[in-house]
Amino acid sequence: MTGESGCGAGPAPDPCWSANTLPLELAPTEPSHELDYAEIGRKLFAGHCGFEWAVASTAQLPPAGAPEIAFAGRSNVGKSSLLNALTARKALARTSHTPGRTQQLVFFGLGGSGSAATLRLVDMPGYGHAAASKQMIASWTRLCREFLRGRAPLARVYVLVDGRHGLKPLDTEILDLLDQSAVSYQVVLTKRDEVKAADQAQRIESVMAALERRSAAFPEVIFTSARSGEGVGELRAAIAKLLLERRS
Ligand SMILES: Nc1nc2c(ncn2[C@@H]2O[C@H](COP(=O)(O)OP(=O)(O)OP(=O)(O)O)[C@@H](O)[C@H]2O)c(=O)[nH]1
Ligand SMILES: [Mg+2]
Repeated sequence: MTGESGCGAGPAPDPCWSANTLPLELAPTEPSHELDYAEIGRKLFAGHCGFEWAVASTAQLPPAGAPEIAFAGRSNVGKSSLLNALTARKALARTSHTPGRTQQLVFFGLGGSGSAATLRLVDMPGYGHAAASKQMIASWTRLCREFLRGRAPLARVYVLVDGRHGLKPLDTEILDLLDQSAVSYQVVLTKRDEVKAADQAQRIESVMAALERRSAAFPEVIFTSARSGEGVGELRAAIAKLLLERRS
């Protein structure tokens, strides 16, 4: 999947996704309307979005509430930037040229604050960056592992992989953890603006091939750029679909 279009096309809606199972603000105006996930996703991310919590240990996690999606990946891969692009906010999540900017699990509420949120977005610390002390790396790794393994509202992890390089050993480590923990995840390639158009399809194909035998992997890869906005609408649509499937 590389384009922005086509997310709304598809079979007739499943009867359990009737208008009354959709969040009110996202429901299509006509009940017989085919679900247009691109449009639902656009509306979902155009709504309220605000910072809720930042935690440095799993003992401080907020109580379970709305479904959560987490953005994981190597340090500097573009997690915080993609979160800002999804929500069309310039500085909701802090970004930096220096790896290790995000040092806690940072929760954002979408669609309302606190218990009124439709969805929570979780920005995770990056793994594997060389400049931090061993002690810091160990504490972030423990935080991420405990969160990914044991968080009940966690609906899916979006594992960001640098689209310029494809999967590297550090990436496959996190995929292994998610497969072992049976946590549903989808790979999202980043920095598409820096990859030649001619190479993009091949990069997606090689990642898809590597995911084939992975039990918890969602079998589609989205290629995004926080800088150009390519693929961001497609990711919003995928998240909207996930949310609606979970609610039905
Ligand atoms: N060209 C390009 N650069 C990007 C893109 N997304 C992020 N970057 C750059 O990559 C660097 C890291 O971005 P962040 O969003 O802070 O990355 P992160 O994964 O949150 O990093 P940590 O919090 O350190 O783990 C910054 O210099 C961004 O400007 C993109 O789509 N295209
Ligand atoms: Mg970050």
